[in-house]
Amino acid sequence: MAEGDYRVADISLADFGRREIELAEYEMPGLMKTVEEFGKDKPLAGARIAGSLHMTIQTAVLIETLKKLGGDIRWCSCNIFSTQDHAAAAIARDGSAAVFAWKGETLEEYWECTMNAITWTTPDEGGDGPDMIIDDGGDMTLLIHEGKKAEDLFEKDGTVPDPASTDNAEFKLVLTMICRTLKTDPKKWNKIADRFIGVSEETTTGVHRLYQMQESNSLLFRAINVNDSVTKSKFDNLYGCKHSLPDALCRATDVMLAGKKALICGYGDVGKGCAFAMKAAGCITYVTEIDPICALQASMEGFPVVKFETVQSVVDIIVTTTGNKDIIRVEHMAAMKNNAIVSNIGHFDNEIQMEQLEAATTRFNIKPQVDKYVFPDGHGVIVLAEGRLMNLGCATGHPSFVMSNSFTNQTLAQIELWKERKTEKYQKGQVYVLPKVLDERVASYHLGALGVELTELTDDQAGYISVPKVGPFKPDTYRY
Ligand code: NAD
Ligand code: 3DD
Repeated sequence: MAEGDYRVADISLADFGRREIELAEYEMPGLMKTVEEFGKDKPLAGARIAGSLHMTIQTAVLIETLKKLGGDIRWCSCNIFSTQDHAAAAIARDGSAAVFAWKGETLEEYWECTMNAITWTTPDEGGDGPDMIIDDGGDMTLLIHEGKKAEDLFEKDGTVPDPASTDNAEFKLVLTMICRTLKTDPKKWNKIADRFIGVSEETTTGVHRLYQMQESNSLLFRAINVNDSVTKSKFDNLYGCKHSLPDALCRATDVMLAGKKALICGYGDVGKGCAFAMKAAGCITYVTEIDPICALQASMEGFPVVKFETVQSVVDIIVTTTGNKDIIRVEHMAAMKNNAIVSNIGHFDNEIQMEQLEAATTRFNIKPQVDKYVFPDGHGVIVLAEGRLMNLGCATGHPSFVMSNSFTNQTLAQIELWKERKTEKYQKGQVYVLPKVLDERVASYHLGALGVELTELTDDQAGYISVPKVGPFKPDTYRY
């Protein structure tokens, strides 16, 4: 393991990573145009930015975009299996960021990487923490909030967090780390909270956690919800998963898709992309849903909407996409066909009851991130990436072009937060979405690469539909 102000799997992979980063830049016009437009002004100069987001080749281009805009960057991944080691190696060797990430981290190593990414080695007048973070799922946001909570309680009555107070393996690790910082720097997290400008959150589940904190008045800082930029969730979540789901299924199992029965749990943005992909591959594709509107959408697209139990014994491939928990329970898996492929593409690993499955079966490893869990009766299910998001665990996630949309939104969000850090535009404790004019700008950055010819409104037409000739072209209530 290479050491230094970074920790990666194999620094000798840096040349390979650099070559793929150069290919990716060509496919990420939004980030390239953002550097063209803002690079000379260095709008992120002076900003310490920590990121907790899958350390892939595409994320490497995001990191180097933020650095070209003046940012001082530290990074970790937001998933133990999603790092592409050659991407991390290139970022580390070329000094683009202090990166702490490798594919196959243990949970303990994951949280240590997060701690390293959020802790500068050269404290300034504000301490050793970041000014802003880019989060994907909310783990870095959680760490700051739990750390400050523990410090305040310790100062109030000497209470120290008790890792034994939770059964959640990850939260035990978080509390254990905070117990350590209480000894080494009992004001670490308060200093971060004091200096902190805000977070830009990448994904649906992370945004859900932010709104929960906003509602309970416990959100310490400003937040921009990047996920609900139209050019993020209606592209990354939908078309990204449409591309990377079959990619991961094929890399992991090489199973013949055509003719098989697929079940997609959830028909939101991710579920839609997944269902479209399975249908396109020739699968008989079923959907489960709780929401009558999404269920109606699925039906109108020709997908039978069923209860899990109705098809559990006949489906060949199951994909959870709900952002919810306990979608596939151990009794479902016990009733499945032998060698049914069970997978999750949602952010966290609680969509499939992995602990219960492990307790009820014997695990046989097929290859990294592909395991067969065999029940006492001899039949078994093939689970991908130990129930973690399989498109990044078993493949390389979404391609560069669609991630360029997401990450251009991230870059614009970071610029906004830093530019407005001394104004009242964004209030602490509140979650915001970028304005439509920026959303439309992100889309426009990507049209040239696809040979799009955009029609221009005449003045008369603009007046007739009551929109500015140059946009925004839709009201905020418009659903794309
Ligand atoms: P979404 O809210 O648009 O869709 C989730 C859908 O699941 C909703 O329609 C909801 O009604 C449905 N649902 C909830 N509980 C259910 C249940 N018990 N049974 C059936 N359906 C249920 O969210 P999204 O944007 O599609 O994201 C889904 C998840 O995927 C989130 O965790 C998100 O963070 C993650 N995500 C992953 C990737 C990736 O590359 N792996 C990319 C984007 C988002
Ligand atoms: N995600 C999918 N593919 C990715 C890639 N190639 N690099 C980085 C992150 C990637 C996850 C995103 O879709 C994230 O925006 C999410 O989970 O919503």
